Amino acid sequence: MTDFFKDISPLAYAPDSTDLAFRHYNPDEVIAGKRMEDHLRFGVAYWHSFAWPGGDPFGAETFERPWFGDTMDLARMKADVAFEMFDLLNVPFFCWHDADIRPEGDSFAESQRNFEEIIDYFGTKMESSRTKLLWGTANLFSHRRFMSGAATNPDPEIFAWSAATVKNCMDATHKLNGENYVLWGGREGYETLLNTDLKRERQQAGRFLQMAVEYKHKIGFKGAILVEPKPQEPSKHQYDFDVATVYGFLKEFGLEGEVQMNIEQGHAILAGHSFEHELALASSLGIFGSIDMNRNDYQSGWDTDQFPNNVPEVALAYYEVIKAGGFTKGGTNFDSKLRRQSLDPVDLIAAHAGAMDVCARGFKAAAAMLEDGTLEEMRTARYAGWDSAGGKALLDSDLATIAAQVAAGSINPQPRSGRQEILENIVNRFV
Ligand code: XLS
Ligand code: NI
Ligand code: NI
Repeated sequence: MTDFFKDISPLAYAPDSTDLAFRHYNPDEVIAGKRMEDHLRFGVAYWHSFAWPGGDPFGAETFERPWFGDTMDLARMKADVAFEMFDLLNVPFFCWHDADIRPEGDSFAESQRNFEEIIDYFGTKMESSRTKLLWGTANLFSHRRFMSGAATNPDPEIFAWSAATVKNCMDATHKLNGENYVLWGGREGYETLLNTDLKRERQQAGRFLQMAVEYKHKIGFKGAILVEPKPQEPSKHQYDFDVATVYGFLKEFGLEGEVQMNIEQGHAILAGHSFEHELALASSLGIFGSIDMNRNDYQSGWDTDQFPNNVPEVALAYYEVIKAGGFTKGGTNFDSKLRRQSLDPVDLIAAHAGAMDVCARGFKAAAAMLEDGTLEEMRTARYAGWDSAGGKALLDSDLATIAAQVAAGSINPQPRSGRQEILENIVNRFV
């Protein structure tokens, strides 16, 4: 045991508590035939909670954690603290990048040794912990070698280094029985087209993703391969812009049956969409996988990765998740970080507990809206014309036949209300 969380006890479900507790998240409560924990599948992101030092473009580290530093002993201490937090919160999952969990070595081989040692350390800790791996991923964007991209780098040696890194991260994810493997292309994009061969870079990225899928099958990894779209930051333009763009990319490289989406709230906002738009689109394309839950500041224009704190927004997101059939291998990963002034261990616990409560409230509201059924009934009624014989025949017809019908006067459309305010009032009854 470390003493990092020394004054904090495991959090319980205590709806009336004014102390550190869950007021809405009750893992065992059954909603729509399933325990809340099994619906929501919460995960903690190692990078924000244990690796991020609290810097911003104008200031460096604020957090000064006792495990910061580049030794294996400190990496093990970091793991000890992480698993202590997983226990306090009773979270079923966590997620990591290789660079979050191990010190960088002087060579690829040394980094790999460090990484494998920590993966084994995780393996031992997971034997006595209930927290499992939601997904692993490779950090192919922080080190300076990746400044011009990973798979899309103009230098083939960086492609090779990245491929070797992804192989090792997939092996480790497989070893720890991870449920998914994620690829987020942070620097798979460009700063200026003046020095960029866009066509070539997209081909490289497509082949790289094919290689990851081939390797998954080779090692018998049963988890899902997930791509996480984001339009920009750190690159000025990123190729995996949003769900629609990634779907086109998957089609181009024959991967649409192999790869699903990890959709992040803040990235949807940066792309000019709502979170629920991205979720609904992925679901309609059959590529919905998992979510990175956070909240983006609507004024700042960058990825602020705040913990979610907006129940109506979260409710509309989970409404789409439930309609998509809920999570199978995916889950709710808190890709959320503290504000840099939130220095204390209690801030870390309260942030997650609050976010879990917000998600629980949102999820319950979404499930209740679906159960009530009015929203779906009104939506179905809006499209009823398409279920009529005439409506069905239309899509099998052709322009000339349709034109003849319209000219004959048998078609005379009457505008009808879209009822947006009434629908919003209905949502407001549940949130
Ligand atoms: C950054 C991304 C990143 C991925 C994992 O914006 O959200 O944290 O989730 O590489
Ligand atoms: Ni993000
Ligand atoms: Ni993310």
